[in-house]
Amino acid sequence: MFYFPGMGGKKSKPAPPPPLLNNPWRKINWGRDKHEALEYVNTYRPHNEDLQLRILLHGPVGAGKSSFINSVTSVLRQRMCNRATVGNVYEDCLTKQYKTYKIEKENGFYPFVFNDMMGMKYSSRRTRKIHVKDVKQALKGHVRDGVTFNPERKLLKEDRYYNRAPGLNDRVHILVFIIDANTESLMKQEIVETIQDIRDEAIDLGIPQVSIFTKIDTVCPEIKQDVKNVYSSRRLQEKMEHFSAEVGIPLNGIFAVKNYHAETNLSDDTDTLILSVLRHIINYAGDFLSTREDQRPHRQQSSM
Ligand SMILES: Nc1nc2c(ncn2[C@@H]2O[C@H](COP(=O)(O)OP(=O)(O)O)[C@@H](O)[C@H]2O)c(=O)[nH]1
Ligand SMILES: [Mg+2]
Repeated sequence: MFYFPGMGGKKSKPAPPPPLLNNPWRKINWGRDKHEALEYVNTYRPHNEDLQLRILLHGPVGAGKSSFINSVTSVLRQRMCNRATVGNVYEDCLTKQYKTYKIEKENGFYPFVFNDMMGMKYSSRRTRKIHVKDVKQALKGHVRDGVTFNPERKLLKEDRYYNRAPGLNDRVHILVFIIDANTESLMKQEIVETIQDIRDEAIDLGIPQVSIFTKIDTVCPEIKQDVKNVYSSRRLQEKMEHFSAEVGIPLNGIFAVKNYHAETNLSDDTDTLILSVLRHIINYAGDFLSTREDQRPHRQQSSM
């Protein structure tokens, strides 16, 4: 007598669902979207020429903030660029200084800049609170370039890096949470609380927020093999939905990218994802900026 598992008294486990959905849950036109987004980014101008969009990237050490800045620079310059220092996973942190990154274009610079702030590695509840206060100051434009944040003490008004009278260009126009898609501890309570606290402040200030999942190539072999599987992967979809439910950012404000981190050549599909999120960022930040354009871009000079 042969014994077939599942036919006897014992029930066999149902087969796990296949790793890829039949239809992606978000549509990307891999041929066309890159060119449309590139055109949008290259031609975007704020209404007032003196204005620029400030994009603040926030996320844990090693999430891929510097790599994202390098990836955007590489896509726009159409060659591999490594200006923002990328950390080694074994190093503690490299991005200690608050620094503005501009990207050169033919006759000048793109009208948007990046800053990054690391967080979520706190020795105590107190240091977490200090960090959240520093981020709030940055959102309002009070933080000058070059400051090294002190985890034990928030930036004070007396500090030389404290900008007492920020202009519209000093303020943050969009807040981007950078999340390593493969972090198992993604939803540690302190991370959720930090994001929620920072989001509350951004909401009060009217600043839009989005989130970017990086390192999607490490989530499943299907994406590593072909980045076009990004929005067909069940595992990544689950992670993004879970994150959305935990922190309250709607799913349509959460994007996925693979950064250029090891490769030497650009690829159209990787470019497409990077440009698609950049386009949304510029769009949301630009909307926010235009609602504030009644304010002057720079500190008003005394007319005396
Ligand atoms: N596999 C993979 N590795 C990445 C990706 N983005 C960044 N990394 C790596 O993650 C590490 C930390 O990146 P980094 O940009 O320095 O993170 P930061 O601390 O947030 O600025 C580096 O070793 C990068 O090469 C990605 O999309 N895929
Ligand atoms: Mg960095």
